[in-house]
Amino acid sequence: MKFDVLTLFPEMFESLKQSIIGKAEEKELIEINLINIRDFSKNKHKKVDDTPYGGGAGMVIRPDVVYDAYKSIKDENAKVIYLSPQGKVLNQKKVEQLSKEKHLILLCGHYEGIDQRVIDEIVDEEISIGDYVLTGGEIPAMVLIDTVSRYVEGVINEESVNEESFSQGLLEYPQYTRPETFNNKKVPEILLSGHHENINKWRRCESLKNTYYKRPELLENIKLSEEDNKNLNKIKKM
Ligand code: 4G4
Repeated sequence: MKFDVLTLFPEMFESLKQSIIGKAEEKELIEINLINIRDFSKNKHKKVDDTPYGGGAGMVIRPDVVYDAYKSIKDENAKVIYLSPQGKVLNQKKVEQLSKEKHLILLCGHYEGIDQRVIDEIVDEEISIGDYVLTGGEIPAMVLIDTVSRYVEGVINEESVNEESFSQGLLEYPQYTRPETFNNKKVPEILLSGHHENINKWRRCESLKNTYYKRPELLENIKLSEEDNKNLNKIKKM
């Protein structure tokens, strides 16, 4: 998977050199290319923005500079994503879809945003990471790179992708490790039993419980087994 990022602040992406994403890049499982939009300014002061037509506060990024930065990439098959508060809100299903692409171009806006004409010209999809406003699209682009990269073969343990939160539509069950007693609290007995079938059943019930209490709206959009529904009804009566 290749990510090209069009940004005015390439230094912000340094954090992706850490941990799992950094390792994935070293192993060449993913490639992250940072393109500084400012490099494409034709202005002697490297200016990329200007005041909005029609008046109003702040500055708008010029369409020509963004277009020239985009044209430097040269791949008609790449999907261009604009990270903006006006986009469809990202979820795990969308992440999984995007992970099937070979090449994503991520466009990061700043100030009051980017001139609409170049958005209309080059953007395939507008995505938001949630209903709040940030100073720039860089953090959303990093969120997208992180979450999509997890689906690239070899980046993380395959089992964790399938078992985890959301992939089955439910929240995760709680995890425990040593010590067996912490501040007078014991690890749930069942986890020490070595009885894997019962452990799996217990974990499934804990997932249902977590989802019912913390994010009940998630239960509306998924089909549960007969067994799950029986257990969920018990939880509701508790
Ligand atoms: C595009 C238009 C994304 C980009 C306007 C970007 C929140 C998100 C930006 C802006 C962003 C999100 C400056 C408002 C950059 N804020 N929720 N800001 N603004 O994904």
